[in-house]
Amino acid sequence: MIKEIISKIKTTFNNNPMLFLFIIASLINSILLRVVTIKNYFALKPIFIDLALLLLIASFSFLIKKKNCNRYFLIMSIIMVAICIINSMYYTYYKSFASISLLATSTAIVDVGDAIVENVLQPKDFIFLWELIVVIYFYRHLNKNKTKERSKNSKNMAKLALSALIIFGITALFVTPSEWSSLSKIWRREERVSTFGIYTYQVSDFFTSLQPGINNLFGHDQALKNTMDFFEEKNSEDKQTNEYTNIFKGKNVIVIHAESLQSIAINKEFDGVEVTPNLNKLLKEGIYFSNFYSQVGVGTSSDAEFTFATSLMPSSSGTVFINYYDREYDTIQKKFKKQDYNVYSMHGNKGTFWNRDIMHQNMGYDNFFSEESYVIDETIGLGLSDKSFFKQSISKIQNIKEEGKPYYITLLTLSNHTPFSDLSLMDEYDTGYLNGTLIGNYFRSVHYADQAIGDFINDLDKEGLLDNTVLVIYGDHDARIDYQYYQLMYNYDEETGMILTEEDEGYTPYNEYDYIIDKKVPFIIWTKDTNYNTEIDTPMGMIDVYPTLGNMFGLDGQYQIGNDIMNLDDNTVVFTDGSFITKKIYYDSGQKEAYPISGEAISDDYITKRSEYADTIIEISNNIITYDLIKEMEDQK
Ligand code: GP9
Ligand code: MN
Repeated sequence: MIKEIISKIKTTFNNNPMLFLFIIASLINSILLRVVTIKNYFALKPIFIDLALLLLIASFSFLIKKKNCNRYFLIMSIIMVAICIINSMYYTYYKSFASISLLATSTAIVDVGDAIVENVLQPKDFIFLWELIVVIYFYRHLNKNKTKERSKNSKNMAKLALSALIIFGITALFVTPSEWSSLSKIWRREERVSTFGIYTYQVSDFFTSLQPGINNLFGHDQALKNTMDFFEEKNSEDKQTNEYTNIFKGKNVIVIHAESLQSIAINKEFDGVEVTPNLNKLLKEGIYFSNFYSQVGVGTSSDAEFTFATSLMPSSSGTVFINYYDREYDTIQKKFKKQDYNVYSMHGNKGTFWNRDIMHQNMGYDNFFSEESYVIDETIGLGLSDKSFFKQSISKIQNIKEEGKPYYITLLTLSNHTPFSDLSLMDEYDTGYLNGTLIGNYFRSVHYADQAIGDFINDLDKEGLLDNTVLVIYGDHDARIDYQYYQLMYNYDEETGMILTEEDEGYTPYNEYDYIIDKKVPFIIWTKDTNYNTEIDTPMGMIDVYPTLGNMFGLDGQYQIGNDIMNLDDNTVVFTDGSFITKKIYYDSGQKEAYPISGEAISDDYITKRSEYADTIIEISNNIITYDLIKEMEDQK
């Protein structure tokens, strides 16, 4: 019996070598892809589901004329390899998987091209090419020798398709309801890959990416109802006041959106020299939110701006600044405008970058001073250096002040952008054994960014621009430095020149979850005249900024998903893939794993409730963004 099966397989292989090669090589690559990304080595479900999909794809070959059949498998192999390479690279940069819905966003990624080449393209991305080498070899060999090619045969096709169906059906029995639901939740990308495999993910992504368009036709009414119900419940309680209510009402605001400023640099020193002496002083004197996370998706900088301004989660398909720039949003800028402020933004990069010139107008800025408004006399990385940018911004702020109204100004910095390799204009900064490494360069670059902010504050002070003014500083997102560099930082043994491992004495425990928790960014509120000396360590997300500042400045937002952090003892900070962090745990939605933070025991119910909340707020944000619901809800008032 076994002999029979083996000989049958052998004959089928001899008749269809390309078919076999395609299936086996593509399957091995899909496993490799998971190994180099989410490190899920032994999962069987994705193997079987990918196998079923590959069999289905292979079955179509029986519809093709025999002379074109090998070419079909060659083309399919190229597509499969491309999927693996793109996703492998994409994962390095975004810790997520690529999506068709994000194609428009990739134009912005092209603009940070250097960062991609230096940081993202890694040797692991090339391992998938072996499939092409083997397939091309066979393709040429088979064509040359005119070996038997199997004929067009609908019976064979049916057989293959049926086996695909059976494999899929049996595996489907083991897929849990939550895993099924991830198929329709576009943001749960990691979970989909770890359950269904990369190829099936990519196919399902195609359909979920079409969904907003289809939903636009069908799902609108339900989305509107859910969203209205959500806010009705959220806004039903009386607005809570606290000791911060209206403390800054009427004061000027200067917001510094600090590129890639991550909290690992805060209060850190090398050989007695602080990385961020200026920021350390500000956070000591001001109100410092020390457990603050940015909640960006693929829109990185622009998502940070969006969530800061609107208290909504970023879009799960595409990027608001690029794909949904024409919707109406309730923004902090508009609320200041309503209080008769002048509202401006400034940035040393091109105005078109991230579609800012259009989106800043939409958000309510009166004017956006971008590259064209500055003399590009000194460049670092992507453009004008932070020091020159801040220097030149002083006179602009003076002019705005002279208009006689209170003002709200956002300044977006640029120099501290990955890959942190354009250091020639930055002072030497000795990071010891980290010198010259990516993370060492990062600290040197942050040291520069900190100096630029320090100089800026001195200049503001000299010009009297700190009087009656509140300074707000936030890191826009983490520095996107790989895990291995953190191991280097925490576990380098100077004597041996090696990185300690768990088995070694003196090893500082540090795992992938500690790494995620380390991605927090600073958020600081500071004024010249009052010493607040306050640290708030409640977990906080970018989504909570608008309600928190809103309370301090007396703004009334109606469509905020976040909360005034001053009213909370604990919080659920949701990330764009549905993972979340509280005082007690970090929950990874992809791995379905809770990582303890406080050490307290937690129940399944604790996780389920918060996980549902995470999905709800992502969904409500997506509803608002996709269907332009703010406008509608305002009209209905
Ligand atoms: C460029 C800057 C960088 O103007 O905001 O964007 P990022 O690559 O961080 O999203
Ligand atoms: Mn950024």
